[in-house]
Amino acid sequence: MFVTPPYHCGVLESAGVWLPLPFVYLAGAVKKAGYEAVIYDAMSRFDNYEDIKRRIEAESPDVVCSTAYTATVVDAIEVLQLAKNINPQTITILGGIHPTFCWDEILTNNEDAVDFVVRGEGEETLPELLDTVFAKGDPAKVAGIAYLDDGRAVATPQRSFIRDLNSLDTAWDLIDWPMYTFRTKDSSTLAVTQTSRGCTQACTFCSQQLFWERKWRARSPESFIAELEFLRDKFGVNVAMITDEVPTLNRNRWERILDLLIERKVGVDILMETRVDDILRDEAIMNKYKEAGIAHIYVGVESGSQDQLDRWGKNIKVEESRRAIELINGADMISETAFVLGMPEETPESIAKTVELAKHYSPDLAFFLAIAPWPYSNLYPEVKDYVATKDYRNYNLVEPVIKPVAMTLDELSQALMRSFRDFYMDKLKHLDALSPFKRDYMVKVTKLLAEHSYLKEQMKGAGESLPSPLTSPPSHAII
Ligand code: B12
Repeated sequence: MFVTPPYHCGVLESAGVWLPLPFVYLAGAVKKAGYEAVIYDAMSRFDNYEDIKRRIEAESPDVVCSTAYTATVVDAIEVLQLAKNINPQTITILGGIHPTFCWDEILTNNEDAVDFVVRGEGEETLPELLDTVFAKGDPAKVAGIAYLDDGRAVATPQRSFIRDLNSLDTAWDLIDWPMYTFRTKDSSTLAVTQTSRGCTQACTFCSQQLFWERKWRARSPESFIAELEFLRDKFGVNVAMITDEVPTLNRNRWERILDLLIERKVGVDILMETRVDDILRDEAIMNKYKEAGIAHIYVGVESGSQDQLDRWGKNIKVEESRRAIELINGADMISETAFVLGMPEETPESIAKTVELAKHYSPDLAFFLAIAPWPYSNLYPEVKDYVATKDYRNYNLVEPVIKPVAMTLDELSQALMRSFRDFYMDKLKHLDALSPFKRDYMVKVTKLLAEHSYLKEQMKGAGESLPSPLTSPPSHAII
């Protein structure tokens, strides 16, 4: 039984209901190996621990698996603890980014809750681990896991990456499709998909290049398009988020995907993220993006200060970000970006400057995020003396975790809220200049943000409000 942690921080969930892709792949892998699987998306259902308890009791699974990044790890462990409380014989397994790096801390502090941590990609490791456990074999022989051996956390050698991503099995049939919608599109069915894995960059605040060891592997364009058509025909999918860190990395492959989307009239709206430099590279084919159905692109701008970008190892130039947003806007696609604020040297003045810059760049959607120092990131040693809380639930890019020297955490929170308000106030003034497609989208998104997101509550607390009808963060990329 695969269970998502019931964690919420009110950002992306205001824009849509997102299915758990890791479980589609993992359930596909264990089913292929002969096991039965159930996916229970407690997060998207907004179920509480009572609901989760009832559902686990009803399924009575032999094995409960959960997944975690840093913000969700506390709840993921809580789910596994609950499964153990219901039946101590249940085998519990945790995977995902955070456990991949913090397995020692997790196993040592939660010996009653977590039997095994799977490190890295799970499709080969999980079936092998299950086979070993049920055959009462030696887990030390399974590459890519960690567990307690005589009370001491031990890790087995790392597993190499899966060679052929086209060969992976998927369990799309286990998804409860009617739940998953993208709220800015009427009658939508939203899929979460993947065309490649990895990132070759070295941004110090990010976890993804560490997780994928700066390597990048991709599915063939044909396999991705066939999957999209299958999801459309079988489950009525008409919006799909591409979860890839950089789907565009290989220009030929990406253009082939766009060509196939156009030739085959796939007709699915696509939400994606990519790098600023790839957008600049693709200037000549921006219209192809639009024609292929790319509706919404998030680009990671992160900062308007070249010094800061260089310190983070971001490998782009400030002026390039502005141009990339201009190109996305020029092709009538929704442009979105985020500015990462709250480093130790942040001041109210530097935040105000960033907001002015954001207005100047003019993305349709901008997010002003509080930097979260993942404890395993390359950035961590540099900022660790400024870390104000070790409660991982706050590591969600919304709540400040680092305390700037010249600001309190409250002041930083309020400054972030003011940034949103100022940016969207300005947007509102220029709504008439947008195309009908964008205007409609922006009105819906703004309404979602104002009514459903964390911004609503936080702004109320700070005596602020979002200008209506302004909006929400749609794709996930977003962060
Ligand atoms: C889709 C997505 C979401 C969806 C999640 C839907 C869901 N239930 O899965 C939504 C929109 C809800 C979401 C929300 C958030 N997200 Co998010 N999200 C992503 C995104 C884009 C893709 C994740 C994905 O599906 N990848 C594809 C799968 C196949 O890969 P995978 O998850 O790594 O899984 C593989 C392995 O890790 C392993 N594995 C994973 N779990 C398990 C479990 C077991 C048992 C095993 C054996 C193996 C295993 O095997 C899998 C297959 O190989 C990533 C960025 C990215 N490119 O990965 C960010 C990302 C995971 N999100 C992130 C963040 C910060 C958040 C939020 C906290 C942020 C926010 N402010 O909104 C929220 C919190 C959730 C909430 N409810 O409020 C960060 C996490 C950073 C970190 N290191 O902690 C990421 C990495 C974005 C980033 N670049 O920083 N997110």
